[in-house]
Amino acid sequence: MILNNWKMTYRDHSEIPCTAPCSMYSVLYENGIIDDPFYGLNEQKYTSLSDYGCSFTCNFDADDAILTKDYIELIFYGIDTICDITLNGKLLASTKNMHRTYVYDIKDKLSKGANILKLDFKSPTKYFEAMNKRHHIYTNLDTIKGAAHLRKALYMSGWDWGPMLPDMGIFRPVEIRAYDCDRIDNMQILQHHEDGEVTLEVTVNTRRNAGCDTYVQCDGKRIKAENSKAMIKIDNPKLWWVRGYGEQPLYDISAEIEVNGNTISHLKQRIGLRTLDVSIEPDDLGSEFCFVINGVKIFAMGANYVPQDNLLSRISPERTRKLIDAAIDANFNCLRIWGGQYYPEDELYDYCDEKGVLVWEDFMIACANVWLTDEIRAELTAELTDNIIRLRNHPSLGIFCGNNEMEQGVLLWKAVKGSRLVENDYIECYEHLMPELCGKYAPQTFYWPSSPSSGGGFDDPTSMLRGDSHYWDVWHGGIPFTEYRKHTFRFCSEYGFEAYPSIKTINSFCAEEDKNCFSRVMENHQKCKSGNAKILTYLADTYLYPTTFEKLVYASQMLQADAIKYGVEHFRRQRGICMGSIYWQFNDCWPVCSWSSVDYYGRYKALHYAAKKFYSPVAMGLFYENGKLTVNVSNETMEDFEGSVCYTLADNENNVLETKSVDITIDKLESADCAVFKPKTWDEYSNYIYVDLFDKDGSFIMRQTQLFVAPKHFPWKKPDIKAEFNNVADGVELIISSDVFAKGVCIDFENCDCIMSDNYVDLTNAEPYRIHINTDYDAKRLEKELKIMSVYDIGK
Ligand code: BMA
Repeated sequence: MILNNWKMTYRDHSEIPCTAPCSMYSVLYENGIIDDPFYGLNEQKYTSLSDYGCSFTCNFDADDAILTKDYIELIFYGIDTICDITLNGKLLASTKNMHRTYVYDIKDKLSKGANILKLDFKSPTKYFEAMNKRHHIYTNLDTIKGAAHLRKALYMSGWDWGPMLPDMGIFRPVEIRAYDCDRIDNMQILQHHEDGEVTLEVTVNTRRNAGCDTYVQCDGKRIKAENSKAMIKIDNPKLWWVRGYGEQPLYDISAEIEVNGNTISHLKQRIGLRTLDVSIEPDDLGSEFCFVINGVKIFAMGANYVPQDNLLSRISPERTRKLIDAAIDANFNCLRIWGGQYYPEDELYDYCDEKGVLVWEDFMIACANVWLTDEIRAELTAELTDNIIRLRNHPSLGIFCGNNEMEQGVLLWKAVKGSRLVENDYIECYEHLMPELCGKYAPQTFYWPSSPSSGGGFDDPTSMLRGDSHYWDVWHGGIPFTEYRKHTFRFCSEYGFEAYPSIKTINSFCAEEDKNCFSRVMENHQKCKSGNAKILTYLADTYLYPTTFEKLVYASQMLQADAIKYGVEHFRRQRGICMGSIYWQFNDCWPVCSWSSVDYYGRYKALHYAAKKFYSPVAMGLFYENGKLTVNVSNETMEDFEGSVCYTLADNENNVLETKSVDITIDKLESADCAVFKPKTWDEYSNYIYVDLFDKDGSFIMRQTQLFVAPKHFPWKKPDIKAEFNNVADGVELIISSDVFAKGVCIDFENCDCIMSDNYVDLTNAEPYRIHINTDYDAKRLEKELKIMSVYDIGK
């Protein structure tokens, strides 16, 4: 029985009916008591609402069907966070950790008929304040001081892309479960792969250890567990692969408790048969850092996932799947679940299993020291046990990582007031407690102490020659993004560049008169200190001064796409040395100017369309070095690639000055410089190069362009861009063409949102360019709503 119907009381607002999941902010907002906390400056006004507690009550009936069972449990899958739980007037428990699942035996506390469950939430901010007075621990400066004392998603208390709305409430189901005898709690499934054969070693853990008969079913076999363990050999095992390298066959596996021929409890999971590890083998440079799936070393491509909302009740399985679809659309094969949030919903991992998206799972600590008191140690132990067990059987799970940026953080922030040394707590937490729990509950999942790290022990965690790296000299350090190509990383798990979200997203929180990047409202939706100034500084190097706010938004997105593309092409060119690119950041938790490539409403920034190309399994990068243009093609597939690259030197009016084609072969899982072009003569201010990549059948794969000067100095001609819309079976086809060279042609629609097969395209010749629009809108409607912008427009 799921307890859905609650009543919330907050200060003088009493007994507001609500449906779980629900929280203080969501109930106040949905009942019109507060305005949209994301609009304008509302966030600032509403942070302090968390200075007061709130309560949720639920009246429910217990009938004989429940009361006659041997065991009755009350289960909380997610309560946020400091809460006294009272059942029928008696205190059942007090909680202090949103990352745990709480299970209570309530058989002797239930009454026949009416019962009342009350959750009294205490103010998190008051707790932060009190704890911060007791003991100051370092926390990232954008977050409320003291927040790291509580096992509550840190980002809720403010981040450099997130609002300060430290909510409280019920964010996952509350369930009453009644049963006889015993129930299955979880399974541990170890996989043994040998010479193409797979045997599963399944341990079935039951809640009561009652010693009933348990069976495991998989692949058409039903095997009785002996001492809780069953071995199942899979016939003709079909391997699960990360997307791009093979299929994602999933096997159902279930465990059952049988009593007198009846199944009294069962648990079903879906698994994939694979070996998945991270190789940290030493090599000539240092040591590699690379995911290995079924023995194949792969190049991880993706971005960092942050929570989808600050009001957690709004996150749904559909929304999660839609977001992951956007990741897949941009050819991601990996997502890093960054450590400053809460452990995401099961649906996220299920969908990653289905689609072959590799998951990097941080444990939930970011940019804050842990004060490892006995209480926090116990909380962490319980929380990690819950979550390791919950996540361990997902085929997509590639790594558990102790924290975000704390190994480097401790070196920077050193000891604090108080008796303990931060170093001791660090080592104890990430190099003893966590790996021991992982070893116990998920021995086949790779554990890494921190991101970034070179393996732990404060041994040069920011080294570029070992382990993973966070590279922020570009953006936070303010140096040009060309710097990306000067470094050799082994695996870049964070680097990023900000851009404003779509103007439609800005409209959702900003009135017309505030549309200026330095207005109070816009500054409140830019949480990175001096972020706006950074955008403008970088812009100055590249584009003309944007003459309207909307052009600034567009230019910032072009710049962000340019910057990250510039990095990724270099990382992929270094395949073998570098084996991963996880840019910061994939998504947003509210409408904001941030590093994301997909905004809060799911709208793609230019970067996301660029990612689709630079993360394409076969991708081409251009490297203009020493007066020559080198074409690099990387082939992240399991087959050799044969095709051709066609090079053209053209002028700003698209007159062809020189052209040449070269056949290429790129071995599977390799990246190679496959052609070098040196124009005979050229004018660096008005000429440019475009290179098209074709497969061996002559089908077009992608186009890249290369200017010789910054776009601000290129003599753009006013393009006459023609756009023709046609209804087709699965949406609308758009055919665009331009009479002159047009760069970054952005197609948008005033009142319609569409995801397109491509956008921000470079039109380099009069040939029509076809874009597929995945939409229910009709061609005519889209034509009416069409808005076009290109680099030409920025300074006009
Ligand atoms: C990294 C992340 C986040 C942060 C981002 C941008 O340090 O781990 O903490 O939001 O940079 O500053």
